[in-house]
Amino acid sequence: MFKSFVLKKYHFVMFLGFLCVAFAAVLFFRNPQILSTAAEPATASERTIQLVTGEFSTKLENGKEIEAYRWDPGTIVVRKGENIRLSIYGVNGASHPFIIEGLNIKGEVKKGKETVVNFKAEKTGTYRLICMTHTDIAHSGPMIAYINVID
Ligand SMILES: [Cu+2]
Repeated sequence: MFKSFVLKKYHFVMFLGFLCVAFAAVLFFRNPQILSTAAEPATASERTIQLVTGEFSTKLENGKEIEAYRWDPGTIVVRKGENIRLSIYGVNGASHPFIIEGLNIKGEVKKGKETVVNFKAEKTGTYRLICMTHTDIAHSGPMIAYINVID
């Protein structure tokens, strides 16, 4: 009697395990990308990377409010020679005039508007996307994103 109960419980657990594996397999084979976290292949003629402008804000114990504007995500990785279409959507902050160091790019992101910048980096390294308004802590920054160009 006891032995048959253990057997049934074991079978039930095995059945649940089988269901999990079967479910994962269905997800994987129906759409292989769903489990992939890798970036899109560099062979695509142009790759779009999307950023938004964000804001951190909080109140100190003395009641003073502090804030920092951010590019989000703050770090992106691209390949050398890859055609990149950088789309930046302005969410927080009225205006963010910016430069991208080393790529000779200037622009401005405004609230509620999308700013698109196309570039191709020919050298590996880290390029900074710098907001010229929110440059440091004293100016509600630093609002800097890092573009890592790899081989
Ligand atoms: Cu800014």
